[in-house]
Amino acid sequence: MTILLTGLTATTMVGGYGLIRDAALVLEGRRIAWIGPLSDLPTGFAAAERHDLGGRLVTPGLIDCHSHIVFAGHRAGEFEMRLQGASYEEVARAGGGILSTVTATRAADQAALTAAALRRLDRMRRTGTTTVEVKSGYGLTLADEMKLLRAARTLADLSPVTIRTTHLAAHAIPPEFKGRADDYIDQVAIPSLHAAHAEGLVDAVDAFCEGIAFSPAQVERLFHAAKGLDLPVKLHAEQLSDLDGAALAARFGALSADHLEYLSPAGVAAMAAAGTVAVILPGAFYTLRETQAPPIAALRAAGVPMAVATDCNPGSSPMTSLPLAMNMACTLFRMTPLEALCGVTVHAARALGLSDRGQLAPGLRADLAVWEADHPAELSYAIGADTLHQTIIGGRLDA
Ligand code: DI6
Ligand code: FE
Repeated sequence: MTILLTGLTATTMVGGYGLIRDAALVLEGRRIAWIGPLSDLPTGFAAAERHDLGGRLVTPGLIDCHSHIVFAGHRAGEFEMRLQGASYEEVARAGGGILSTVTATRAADQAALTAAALRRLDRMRRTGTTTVEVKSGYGLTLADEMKLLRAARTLADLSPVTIRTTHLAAHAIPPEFKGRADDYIDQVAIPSLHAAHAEGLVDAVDAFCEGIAFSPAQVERLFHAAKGLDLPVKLHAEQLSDLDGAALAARFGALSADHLEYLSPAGVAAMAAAGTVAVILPGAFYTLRETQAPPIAALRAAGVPMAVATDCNPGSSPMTSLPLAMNMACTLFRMTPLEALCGVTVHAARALGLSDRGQLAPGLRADLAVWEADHPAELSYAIGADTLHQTIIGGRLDA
């Protein structure tokens, strides 16, 4: 099936925005076959089924490279506690926080978790997202982590959005392992990684390296297990304090280090040398009323690719919209609108190890977002404006 799209401004993301006014796009099956000015369209494609997009703006489908959408319940009560002055760490130490979501998630069955995650995924798609990374991390037993990863994989049968799954059993220390984080790594995190990998449920391995979670030495043991299975790693690093997590991730050739508010100059240099993507998560910064911004200027100067993601989760970032994350990245962190769009397309693809998407070019997946906009900077400039017209996923106009 060949489809010819006309009446559009293409934002190819090749060499910057790579704008092409009066563009044509030819889709063959799931791939882009040709893109360029309509006036240059090869005559062989002129007979294809033609759709006029009314002069709208087309970008690559957006890629959310960091989310935790498989969970039960919500944490609006904790939100109110924090508004009255309690910190995220205080709530966590009092047994709330991540662990309250763990209790609710353990009690939910796989079908209920899938249904709840699907509602979040549909909201993501309505703001232009066509690929989503989904982490486990609210089960924290072998069986419950498997349940979350199976629920995440099932989403791919129910939605055209591409799902990439990340094992995040090392997200928090459950009550039954209180004070025994090393035992948790040995008895749950590593065994659940082996079991989930054997079932084909794992695309990457992540951990939360933080005072309230796992130490660098514990993360390192998990990463050795990941490398033994030939799985790429990523890390929640330097979100609340500097434990040199990003440098640890870089030593393991990590795809990404994420959050990074407390990243040091040495961490920036280590990421640059390893080619590790910095995943910027302004939703968590905003929700936690954090005051220390990630070192954007230093990352930029060092040439570290920066991605932007929602971190969609019930505690620190109950947000599904990537355009809103882009707006926050610009306004809160002074990223440029071009950097923000690179962050949800070409650099987000790299943070997931995906080389078949994130730009508009022949041979790449035909994942597109069509916007009621004239210029791509409008996507960052608008605040929660929902300017999406439609998505086209894997060449399907009805997706
Ligand atoms: N950092 C975060 O911001 C989320 N996880 C993490 O490691 C928060 C998850 C939660 O509060 O439920
Ligand atoms: Fe996260």
